[in-house]
Amino acid sequence: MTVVVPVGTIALDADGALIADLDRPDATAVVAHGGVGGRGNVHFKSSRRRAPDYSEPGLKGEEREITLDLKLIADAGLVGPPNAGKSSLLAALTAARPKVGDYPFTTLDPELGVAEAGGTRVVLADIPGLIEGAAQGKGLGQRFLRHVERTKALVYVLDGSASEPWQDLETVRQEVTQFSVHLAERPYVVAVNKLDLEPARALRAKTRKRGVYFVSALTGEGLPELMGAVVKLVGSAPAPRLPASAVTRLPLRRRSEMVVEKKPLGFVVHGERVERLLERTNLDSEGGLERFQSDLDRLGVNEALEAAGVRPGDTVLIAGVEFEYQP
Ligand SMILES: Nc1nc2c(ncn2[C@@H]2O[C@H](COP(=O)(O)OP(=O)(O)OP(=O)(O)O)[C@@H](O)[C@H]2O)c(=O)[nH]1
Ligand SMILES: [Mg+2]
Repeated sequence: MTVVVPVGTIALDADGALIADLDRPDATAVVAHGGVGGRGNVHFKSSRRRAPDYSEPGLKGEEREITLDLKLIADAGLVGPPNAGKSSLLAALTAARPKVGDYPFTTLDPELGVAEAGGTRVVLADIPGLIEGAAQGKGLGQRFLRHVERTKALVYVLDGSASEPWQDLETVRQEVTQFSVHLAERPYVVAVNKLDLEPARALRAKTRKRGVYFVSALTGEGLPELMGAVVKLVGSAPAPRLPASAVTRLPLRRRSEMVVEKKPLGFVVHGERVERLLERTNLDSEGGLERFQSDLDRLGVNEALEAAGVRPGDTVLIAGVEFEYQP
């Protein structure tokens, strides 16, 4: 069975280990092995039986619980404290129309937009704001950072009219680091927003920092310079990949040992091989039971039963099916 998922989906096993990273169109991954098909009746043709009515049913496929998680694929992520103007910037730079509000946590869901600068298209991701303690779940927490986990670059957006913009940058950077050191190491630029307001202009007058762009999402001032820098960063940065060590190979089913237990109701045979043998044997067909018997012999089941003290006529249970023991 094939499940079609959006590009950017990752598959995790029950322990949270990464099984597959479907980060491009046409990427495929086997997350659970299907059952082996049974052999058709031609396999049982003999001089005596020219058209045998015996065939094997296929095996059941592997059952596995997996989590599919969608991580947006953007070139650059807008990260910053609430109310800094991240959504306003996305709206000013792209055709996206995210919700903008003069209160924290206006953005509840990440949103993407495509910006054009100098003939280059850059996909920007806008995520909810981060506050101090986000790593401990404060505010909306830092879980939305996973949506910018594989961007090539980050744009830290600050409110230039806030009392301590540089402190805000520190706080946000710390939260990003706690989420992922890899993400914190990603190339970035800083966008100090709300340049139309006096405090931001005053801040610009006394700031001499590289990689810091003063902008106004409201008036558009400084936006071309900011986008020029983002395009450059995205163009030169390598595509980030999830750490390879996190990728686990799909383990094949283990074959467990066979065990015979003597119980009041009879002899119970446990063991994957014998259970699977039963699963793929069509007992109702001509010769089915006969074949099953000789397969049991081959697997050493009869021997194990004898060792456990089975007598002809005793009840034997295999995978919930009752048999009468006949050597
Ligand atoms: N004066 C001025 N106000 C701005 C500017 N950019 C955004 N704002 C205002 O700042 C407030 C917050 O803007 P948003 O874009 O919602 O901020 P955000 O960072 O997305 O906020 P959250 O989604 O809550 O984290 C809104 O009232 C905007 O109108 C700007 O350049 N100048
Ligand atoms: Mg927002």
